[in-house]
Amino acid sequence: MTLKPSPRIADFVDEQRLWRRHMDMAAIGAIGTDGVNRQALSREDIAARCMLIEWAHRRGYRVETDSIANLFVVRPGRNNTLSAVATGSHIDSQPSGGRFDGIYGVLAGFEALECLDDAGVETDRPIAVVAWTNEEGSRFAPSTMGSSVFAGARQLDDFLNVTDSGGAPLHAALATTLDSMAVDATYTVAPPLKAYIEAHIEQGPVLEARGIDIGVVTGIQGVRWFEIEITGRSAHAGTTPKANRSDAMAAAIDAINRVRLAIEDGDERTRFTIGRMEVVPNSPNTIAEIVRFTIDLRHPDAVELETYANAIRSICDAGAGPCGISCRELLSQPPCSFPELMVDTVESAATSLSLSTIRLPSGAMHDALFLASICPTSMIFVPCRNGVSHNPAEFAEPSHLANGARVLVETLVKLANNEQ
Ligand code: HGY
Ligand code: MN
Ligand code: MN
Repeated sequence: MTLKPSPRIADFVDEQRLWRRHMDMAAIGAIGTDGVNRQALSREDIAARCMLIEWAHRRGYRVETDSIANLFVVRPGRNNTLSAVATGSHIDSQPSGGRFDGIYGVLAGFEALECLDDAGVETDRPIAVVAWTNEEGSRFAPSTMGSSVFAGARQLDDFLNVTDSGGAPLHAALATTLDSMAVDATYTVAPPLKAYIEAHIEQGPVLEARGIDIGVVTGIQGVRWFEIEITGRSAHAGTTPKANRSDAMAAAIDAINRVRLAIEDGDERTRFTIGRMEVVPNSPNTIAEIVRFTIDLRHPDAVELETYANAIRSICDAGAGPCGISCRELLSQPPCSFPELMVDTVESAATSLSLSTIRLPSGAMHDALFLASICPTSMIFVPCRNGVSHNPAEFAEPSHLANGARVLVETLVKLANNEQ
């Protein structure tokens, strides 16, 4: 008689269910055929949160929130006085985002909980799936607000009066969001956590190009956000003589050129982006009064990142001719390396499932960057088509998403049972 091997927990991951949940979420804030616009604390974000809460209640999970509306779905453990193991990512998207960035980590976590139920597996510790508030920062800057407040790196008060481009304050959007969520209790998931694991699409080309199933993430590069404001004087474009012009746009172009010269020094690792520019009054025949733009600066080396950040500050300190210039730092987070033990745990979970792996650092920022400062953390990457992200064309294969969820559930069980 041949004995059938007993099924592994990961065998209970349901690829179709996971895909369906992605498509259900993608319908909320859908743009065009494939894109998503589900910005933080918007109507769409709230609708997506409510859908997740409904799914969670159907499974009998606890649903909690905190002061910044991080959303926790908790599957109890055998001993709920033990600190939880957490997983998750974000529900919010870029204004012209895709169907997988962020939401995959939340849905892979939820799939892991359902998979444990279906497999009839209990864990010692509770497992929490978290949707961190405002990871993207495209509506309310800066990004990673929810995870940075949870980790104690920032205070909620720092953010309450931030406004979106229409002037709506964060505190109002936050209050609406908190009022809309049917939560069971508040604040039982709080630091310390036993560990945090985040699943995410790679958002880069490495895994697909090499035909690798799983990226075992070793750390995240550092990031700085600046907002530069240049103030001139609005005046008639045709009649104002050169000597009388305080042209904020001319000064902005000049400042940007100086910053680019200082930063674009041939180091391929340096990532420098001006992604947003606002012009007041924004009229073709009026000299610009105000030009406000952002700088997103990234580097894997903390010292080099600091050097570039100092260069930006010095350029602003040098002034902008007849115009005023100010530089506000919105976000400053050094690079992080994930603990070897956590990286090993993810890697061995993937290997035990016969999935191919590669170790790689993350070029994108994630909530895991802040979680890493308060608990052992790592990440699981799955391939995405052509490495495209922050774009409606973003795509990940259902089977790749399921592979990541399999690695995630095996890793969560080990952590929640103290088996590593
Ligand atoms: O900015 C980032 O890297 C992330 O996608 N929010
Ligand atoms: Mn993301
Ligand atoms: Mn993103």
